[in-house]
Amino acid sequence: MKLLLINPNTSDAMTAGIAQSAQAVAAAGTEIIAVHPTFGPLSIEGHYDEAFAAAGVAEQVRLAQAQRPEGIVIACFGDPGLEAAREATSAPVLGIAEAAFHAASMLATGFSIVTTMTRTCIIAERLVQRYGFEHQCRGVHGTDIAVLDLEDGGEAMTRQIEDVARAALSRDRSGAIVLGCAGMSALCQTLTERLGVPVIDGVAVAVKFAEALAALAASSLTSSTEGIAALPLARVQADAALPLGAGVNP
Ligand code: 5HY
Repeated sequence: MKLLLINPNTSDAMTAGIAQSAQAVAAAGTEIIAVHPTFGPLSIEGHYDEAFAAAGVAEQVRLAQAQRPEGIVIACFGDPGLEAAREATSAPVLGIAEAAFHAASMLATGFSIVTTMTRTCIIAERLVQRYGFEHQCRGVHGTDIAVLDLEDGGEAMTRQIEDVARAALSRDRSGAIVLGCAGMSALCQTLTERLGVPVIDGVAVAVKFAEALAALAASSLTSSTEGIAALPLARVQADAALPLGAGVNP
């Protein structure tokens, strides 16, 4: 299958790292097309950043249409632009947060989220509510590690995340940890070994879920085009000629 992997921030290094994590779990027949928007923030650490990121996701979904991806993964823990992307394509679109919550709820009776800056905890908390996981998510914890610092974090940073996760497991009485940033993807194996519980990386989970849904699509299970997931109105398509990008990082 052809999988479009969108890093909604504009960091080339982070896009490459996310693509590497996706490739490590992808099936032999899965082609990963890793992209990021032509405009927007280098990292997404709040609602203002997410506003640009959502538009960037919509841009990349439209630009990739000619390649007809059979699955799309939005690789940012805020799942920016997820609903818009679902309106614009019949391919399954997965956000790494939503995918991680589903996987965690299948692996443990309760899970805790460990994310980057504490200021972004509210974003994860609202996603937990929006996706209906209030009963399974026992807590959201910030490490106050900036997103871009994850790129070359080293042992001290890994240990900082491990310590927050260990405290969360104890305080929340959780059985699993969800990594609250696509940039933590490369740490999943190490943290799993050190913590002794399932540590869920939304990038890996979303890739495998997308493969499963694409395989099922062959048996006619496709995304719905009814209700709010209806394809954009003709006028929106007409707007598609609007100039995109050429913005500057805020
Ligand atoms: C992410 N930001 O996964 C989120 C994580 C966060 O640039 N990629 C980002 O802190 O919300």
